[in-house]
Amino acid sequence: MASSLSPPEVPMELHRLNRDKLLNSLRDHLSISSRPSHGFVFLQGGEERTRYCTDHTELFRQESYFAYLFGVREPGFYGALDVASGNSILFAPRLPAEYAVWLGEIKPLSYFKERYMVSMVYYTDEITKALHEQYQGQGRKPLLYLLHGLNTDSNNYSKPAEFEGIEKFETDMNTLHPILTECRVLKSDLELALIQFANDISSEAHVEVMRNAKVGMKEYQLESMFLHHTYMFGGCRHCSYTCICATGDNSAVLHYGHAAAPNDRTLQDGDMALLDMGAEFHFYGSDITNSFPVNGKFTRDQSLIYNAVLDAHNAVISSMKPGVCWVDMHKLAEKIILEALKKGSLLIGDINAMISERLGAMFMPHGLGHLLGIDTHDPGGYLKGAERPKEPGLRSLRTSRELLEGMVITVEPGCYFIDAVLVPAMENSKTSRFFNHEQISRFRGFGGVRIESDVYVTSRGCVNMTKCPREIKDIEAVMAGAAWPIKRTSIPFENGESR
Ligand SMILES: [Mn+2]
Repeated sequence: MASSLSPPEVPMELHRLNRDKLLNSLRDHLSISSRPSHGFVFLQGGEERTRYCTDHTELFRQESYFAYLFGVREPGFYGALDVASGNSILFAPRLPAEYAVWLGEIKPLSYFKERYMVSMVYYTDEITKALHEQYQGQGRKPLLYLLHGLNTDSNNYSKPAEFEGIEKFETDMNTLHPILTECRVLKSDLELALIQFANDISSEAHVEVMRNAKVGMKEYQLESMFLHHTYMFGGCRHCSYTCICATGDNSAVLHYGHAAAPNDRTLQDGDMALLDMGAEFHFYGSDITNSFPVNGKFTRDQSLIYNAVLDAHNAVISSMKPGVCWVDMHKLAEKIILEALKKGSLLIGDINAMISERLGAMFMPHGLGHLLGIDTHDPGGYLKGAERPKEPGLRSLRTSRELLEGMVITVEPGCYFIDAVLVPAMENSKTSRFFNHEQISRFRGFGGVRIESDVYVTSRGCVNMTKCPREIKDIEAVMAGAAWPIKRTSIPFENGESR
């Protein structure tokens, strides 16, 4: 195993630009609503956790909004932005001197000021004093804009900052969340460069796994090769999500790889593999799925399903540009898959009739794709007040928005043979007539195919940031040993255009 890639430098400028973007947008909002431009954006960073009642420390990963604004990798921090002056202030935990025995040298405040390019650093026990000193507003109590709002993917709320002395401040819980979330939706060139690197190293790792997958291996050995490659050559200590390494009929289990299904099946001759794995680099992630036959040669049936999904994937990417509605892209993918299944004699009848019965959702029960960034399911998919579609398939979409220049969104159509979905649909009097029951039964146990790329929306179209072989002939060639060089792409690039 070798790699042509190495981890890039991470400019802390990236987070300074994120802070500037938020401040500009917040000031605009305050001025439009005739509110005074003072107070502090105030966030609490993530805290380290231990395993249940023990002292085993779990590996810390920074909270995503805090990571966006400050890039701080250590736990236990707070951060503030002074809306009036634009100053950025970090608050570091005051660690007892004896911790040096376990943690190494206790860093002075000046270290954090320099490393994170902020205006000031204090200890967390100085929050009230420092912010009262900095405050330029009129009121007796300085105003804190706290982060409180719904994550529309998890249905969980972000936790507003808490600290001793917060009663000495006015707090605003409603203003910050939608504004900061919208900042995260549109990526800067420096953010794109990190997402691109996460894509480059993950694409290379996927190719490495494809080449080395063999009948008789365990699924977790595929996961292991991916983790090794992205960490060894990309310095990626975290993945964006738990690896899904599904083979055979497991590939129809959308979130396979969880604790109760730990990627532990043995690869069989004739299986398709569906590998959904993505590394994270300096908080920014990738989310990539490849599907391929474990023995390196597609059968006719495998080609039929694979090409249906690939055609959908390619048609969506060809249509993507600012202004395009994501729900329409989902429907486009469904239609192409249904047409291919009809052509392959699995379905019978009129495509439009199938569409009005939502038959596409029987084969692709998940959404076409989601925003990607510091979180795999990056926030901002549904603007405040936006309603989730209600129809099967469409209601699984993590966004219903129109595309905007600067979004990064995954394109991940799939086609699966899931008994729990297909058996009732074949028995249902409204949908039964569309199925060629004999042909469909041949595909029981086939599992599924998904192809997933991370796509950046430019001013006139889009760029696919994922660099895996997609055409059947390319996959077969790579698995037989052909070269598939992945060159690091130089970004920032001009005008977000050609690369
Ligand atoms: Mn995804």
